[in-house]
Amino acid sequence: MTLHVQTPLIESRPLSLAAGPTLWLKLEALQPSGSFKLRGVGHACEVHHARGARHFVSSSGGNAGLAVAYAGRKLGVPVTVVVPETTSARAIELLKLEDAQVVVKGSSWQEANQHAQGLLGAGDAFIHPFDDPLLWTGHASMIDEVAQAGLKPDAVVLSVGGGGLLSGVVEGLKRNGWHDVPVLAVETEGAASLHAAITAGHPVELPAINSVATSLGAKRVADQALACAQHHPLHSEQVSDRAALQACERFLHDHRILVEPACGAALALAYAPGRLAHYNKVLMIVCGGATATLEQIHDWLAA
Ligand code: PLV
Repeated sequence: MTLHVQTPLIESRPLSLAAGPTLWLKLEALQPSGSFKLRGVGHACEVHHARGARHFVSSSGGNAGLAVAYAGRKLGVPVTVVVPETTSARAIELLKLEDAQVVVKGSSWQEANQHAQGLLGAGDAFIHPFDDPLLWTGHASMIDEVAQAGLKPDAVVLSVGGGGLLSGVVEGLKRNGWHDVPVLAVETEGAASLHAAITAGHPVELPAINSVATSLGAKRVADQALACAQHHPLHSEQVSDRAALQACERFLHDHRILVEPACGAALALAYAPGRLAHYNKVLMIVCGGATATLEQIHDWLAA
């Protein structure tokens, strides 16, 4: 038994018509915590639980924190999530629904994370939102499911925040022998830390995050994310916040599933005419995200 569920893989007629190639959707938005994060976080929590951890600590006010809270409740392990003051009321509400103890501290993730490190005692396990090999191994299972379904895509589209999803998907592609399948790694323009790292040749810290896709807002990507870009075929792509938000709206209309702008960024590549024209069969990782309400998406679009 795993904490995550096997998700549907469906052909999308509306996205195929918009993009040109046939689009296959891996519906990670349907994980019980609302995003793909449960694959890696669930795996990490199970490993730490088996090693005797008695308390999980997370520093994510986003989908990683929600996945830790869900995993802890299922495993009977108490969870503390330290979140920065910028965390939305909706995210805090969802964390509390999962019985997590929520501590609001600091003006950014960096500060919340520092406070979380200080809380760690003996028997506690810290669960990082993206930079941990246990997470990547868990995320890789989504590619195993695609291979088991008998679909070999000629490209994979996904969003990049800190690069945990990217690292896991590349691990999954490699362990299925798909070394030749390129990844289209999408960021919003104001959160393009992978693009900056590729350009510089080493991970760099962005001075600030300037995007509504706060779940993509890691100022610096994990070293492993850059290593993926250097050792696996990868194209770095950027979309505007507006395109990401409009993709959320269109996807809700087309598939009746509400996702965050973090996921809308990847979807925007399919909705933009011509950007996937080189390919025939594209796998879209619909990573999901539970922390943006429809009202919030409309407010951002109106701003
Ligand atoms: N969100 C992280 C960290 O971001 C978090 O703390 O929840 N799509 C969604 C819906 C996400 O929540 C995230 C990450 C991503 C995509 C990007 O995944 P990553 O960070 O593994 O590249 C800073």
